[in-house]
Amino acid sequence: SNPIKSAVEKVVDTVAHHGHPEKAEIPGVPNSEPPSLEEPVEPREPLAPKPDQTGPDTFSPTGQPTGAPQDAVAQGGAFLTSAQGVRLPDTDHSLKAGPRGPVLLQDFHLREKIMHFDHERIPERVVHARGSAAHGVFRSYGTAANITKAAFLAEGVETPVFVRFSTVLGSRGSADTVRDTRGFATKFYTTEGVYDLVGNNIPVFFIQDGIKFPDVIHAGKPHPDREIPQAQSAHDTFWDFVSLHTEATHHTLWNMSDRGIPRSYRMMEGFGVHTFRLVNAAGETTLVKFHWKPKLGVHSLTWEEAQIINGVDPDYHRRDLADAIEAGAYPQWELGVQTFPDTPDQMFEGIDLLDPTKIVPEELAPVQPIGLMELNRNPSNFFAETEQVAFHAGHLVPGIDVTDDPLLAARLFSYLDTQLTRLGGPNFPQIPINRPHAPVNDMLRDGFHQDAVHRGVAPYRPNSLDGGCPFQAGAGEGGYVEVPVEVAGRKVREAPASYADHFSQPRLFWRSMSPVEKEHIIDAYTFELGKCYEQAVKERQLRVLANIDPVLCHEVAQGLGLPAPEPSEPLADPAPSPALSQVGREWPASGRIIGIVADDSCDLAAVGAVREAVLAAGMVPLIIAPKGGMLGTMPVQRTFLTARSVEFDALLLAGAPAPGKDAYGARDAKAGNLPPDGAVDPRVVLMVMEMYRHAKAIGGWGAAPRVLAQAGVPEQAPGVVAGEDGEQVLREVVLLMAAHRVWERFPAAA
Ligand code: HDE
Repeated sequence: SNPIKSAVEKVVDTVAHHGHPEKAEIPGVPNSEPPSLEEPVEPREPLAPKPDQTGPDTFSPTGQPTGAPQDAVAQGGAFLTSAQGVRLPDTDHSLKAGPRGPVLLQDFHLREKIMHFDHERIPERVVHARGSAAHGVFRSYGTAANITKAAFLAEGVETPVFVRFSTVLGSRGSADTVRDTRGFATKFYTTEGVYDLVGNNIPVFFIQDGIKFPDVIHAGKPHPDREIPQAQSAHDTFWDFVSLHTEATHHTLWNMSDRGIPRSYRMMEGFGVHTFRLVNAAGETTLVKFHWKPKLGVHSLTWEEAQIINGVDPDYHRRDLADAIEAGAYPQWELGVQTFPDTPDQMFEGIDLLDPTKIVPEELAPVQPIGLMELNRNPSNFFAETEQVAFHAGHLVPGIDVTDDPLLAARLFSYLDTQLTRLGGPNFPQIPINRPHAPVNDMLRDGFHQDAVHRGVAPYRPNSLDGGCPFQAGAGEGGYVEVPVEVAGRKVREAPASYADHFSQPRLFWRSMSPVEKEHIIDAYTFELGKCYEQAVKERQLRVLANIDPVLCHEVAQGLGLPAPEPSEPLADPAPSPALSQVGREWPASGRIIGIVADDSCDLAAVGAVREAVLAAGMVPLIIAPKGGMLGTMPVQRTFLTARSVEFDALLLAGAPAPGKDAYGARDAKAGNLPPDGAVDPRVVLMVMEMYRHAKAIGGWGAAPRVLAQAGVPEQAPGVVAGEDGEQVLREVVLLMAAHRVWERFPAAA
């Protein structure tokens, strides 16, 4: 059966009998009657379309009958066609007057092909341009059902989601592992319409009022004259701004901590940042802050790893997310809320809930889990889905309302506005990835890229010609009704007094860090300010650091070769929040990557057994060998040329070369660059040195001691396991990985 033919027959048939295909039924309402004199008081069907109004909506954008899975096979047909569906005989040669003659203007295929190509790019996002996304599902525990009437938060409800992770500053093609904040934006396709939770991996923001957003972004983006540096904050304009604008101190400190360089999107927390207002069926309200907690724990790269990765694999985070999902290692996050009474002053334990530069420590308000999200499907087309998805802080559903946080207010304007330029007009909600999974019955009409063929003649209210439809839904019919909060006040351009506290919470964060995390923060400030040219900028930022902590200020000043200033205000004495530290807990090692260095002089049966054991433990074994192809029966996934230490969470040095043989193919090194006798391939030596310096577990058997010695790694060092039995070595390495790193190897921890 020919689907196109039968679809056409269906249309002809429908039109002949009913006047219009797919006519919407409104249950319990009599079919159209002539319009009444009075405005209708209950919904009725619109007037039936005239027999000549059949509508063109029978075929999809790729020319398939609607309902066919056409978009999945946009290139599934046998023959090349033009955009108009005309079959084409040749797409390799322009139409010319003779083989050496001029190209003819009448070549409609050439013109269409080049015209479309010329317009393939759309503007990248003004911030968060670099991102990567996945589909998944959110399963609600129902534990929030007493504080919100949102249908998707009722017990057991499953809601499809699409999540986009991003960096903030870099362009679309920039590297993934830069020091930056990460976006964590979730679109819930709920039965009550789309809800977007557009968050970050850092719970505070640089500014307390959205009107400052262009300022902070202009300062962070590359310099306007030469457009450098790309995707980073280590430059004069950024530090110039944040050293003058001290409300940025808290967010900046998080950026300088390990949170600024996540190991993986799968290992980041997410935060809604603002305080939101939930409302239940009884109309009672609760203030909340949203948290996403990754099941794999919160882990970071070291700065040196991050920098090497930016060269070796700039798509590191993108690849990691897609690979994990493809392998079936679906990342999961628990959604949780901190809840606060909706008091008139909107303060909690002295913390202003409307100030987005403040957190509420989890020790004061525990995060209560309300559901689990799992990402289980990669997008099939990056542009159609990841690039065209449009999030909006104002995509809300009944049961979730906003507060008067002045940062949120600007966002409620910005996210709609920005899509007009980026997606070319006001109809972006009709792009497939943005379409709600709930019926849409708006009165918005026309505009660029209008995909819908709206029926009816009366997209206005009140009307009688379309039976009074659409009717307005009150709270009882699932309508979104704003919480009727009292508002009053003088018009002023001012901030509340509590917003003047810029240092107590940075100090809280600093005090909550372990020694090694503090050391990383000191290194990060020293690096970033060391990249600035203007002396005044460095000195001014040291004054800011003095108000966080004297040790931090002193250490950074030393690294810069500058005197450490005294604090300009009394230092607060906040209790540390242990929940903020990433060190000291254990996490599943599943999905982690273990490199296994081997060559054909190794006991390949033993290597194979270890490889199987890695797989059985839910981790990814990658065989690294001198050259590609097979090593015995095992495929070689990396060669000494293509591998770099930063890819691996742990390294195993396999095997025992036969006496008189060099370990790991040093004998294969190119003539003229031959290492001394008994040498280990220098690329393996570098790998081991880096694994050691980055505090990652190293295991080995057989020849391992010789390799370790050449890399200058003491066999007794923490996190180094040298034994005789590969599988036993692996077991010990996996235990080490549960802590993410061998923390005691960092100097600060000694
Ligand atoms: Fe955004 N932000 N933002 N932002 N934001 C955008 O919207 C904006 C803020 C966040 O993957 C833009 O569609 C203003 C806080 C994420 O598509 C734009 C202010 C938080 C993403 C915009 C903020 C975020 C964006 C650019 C200050 C964490 C990426 C493209 C008032 C809670 C979403 C776009 C994606 C993107 C404006 C502050 C998170 C221009 C004006 C705070 C995750 O509309």
